[in-house]
Amino acid sequence: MSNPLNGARYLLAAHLPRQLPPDDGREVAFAGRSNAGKSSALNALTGHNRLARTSKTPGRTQQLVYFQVADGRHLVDLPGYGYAKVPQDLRSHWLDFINGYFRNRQSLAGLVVVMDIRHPLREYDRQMLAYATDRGLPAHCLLTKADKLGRGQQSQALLTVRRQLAAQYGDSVGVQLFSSESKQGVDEARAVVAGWLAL
Ligand SMILES: Nc1nc2c(ncn2[C@@H]2O[C@H](COP(=O)(O)OP(=O)(O)OP(=O)(O)O)[C@@H](O)[C@H]2O)c(=O)[nH]1
Ligand SMILES: [Mg+2]
Repeated sequence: MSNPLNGARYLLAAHLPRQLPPDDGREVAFAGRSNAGKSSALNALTGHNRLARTSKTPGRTQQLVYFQVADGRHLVDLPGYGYAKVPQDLRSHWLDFINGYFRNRQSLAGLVVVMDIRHPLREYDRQMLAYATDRGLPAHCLLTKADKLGRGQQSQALLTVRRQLAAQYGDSVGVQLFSSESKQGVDEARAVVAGWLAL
C-alpha cells in the first residue's frame, strides 16, 4: 500500500506567528512532552528516517517545524513541552505562541498527542487535548514506545487511557498503541492523519 504522507518535505521552522505559512491549507499538529517521541513518530508516519530530527537530549525541537506533504497540506512538529532546562522566559514565549496557534489557526484540522505509553495523560497532554477539543477539533493519542512493554501491559494501558478519554471527551479523542521502533500502529495512525489532511 502506498503511503499518502511519503511526499513530506521540510518546509520551514517558525519562531514567531508571522513566520507561519499562509493560513489557507490543512495541517495536523503533533504535540507531546519532551522526549515522548514526536519527531520519531513523524518519521515513522512519513516513512523518512531523518525528516524530523530525533534526539536523545530532550527539548531539541524549539520551534513550530512545518513539513509539506502536498500543496497546502502540512504536518507540524510542535515544540516539546515540559523541558525543565529551558529558561522560564523562553518557556512562557513558547506557551504564548502555542496558545495563540491553537486559538487562531484556521488550517488546523486535527491534533496528534504523542505520549510515552509508560507516562500517559500528564498535565500538558491534557492541556493540549483541551485546546483542541475546546475548539471542536478532533484529536488522536499515540501511546508510543509500546515496544517497551509486553502485550498484556500494552492492552492494559490502552484500556485505561481509552476509558479516561471517553469519560472526559466522549468520542472526539481517539487513542491507539504505537511504536516508531517496531512500526506497530503506524498504518492506523497514518490513516487518521491522511484523513484529516483529506489526502
Ligand atoms: N524504544 C523506543 N524508543 C523511541 C520510540 N520513539 C522514540 N524513541 C526514542 O526516544 C527519544 C526521543 O525521541 P524524539 O522523537 O526525539 O522525541 P521528541 O518528542 O521529538 O523530543 P523533543 O523534540 O526533544 O521534544 C529518542 O532517543 C528516540 O530514539 C519508540 O517508539 N520506541
Ligand atoms: Mg522532536
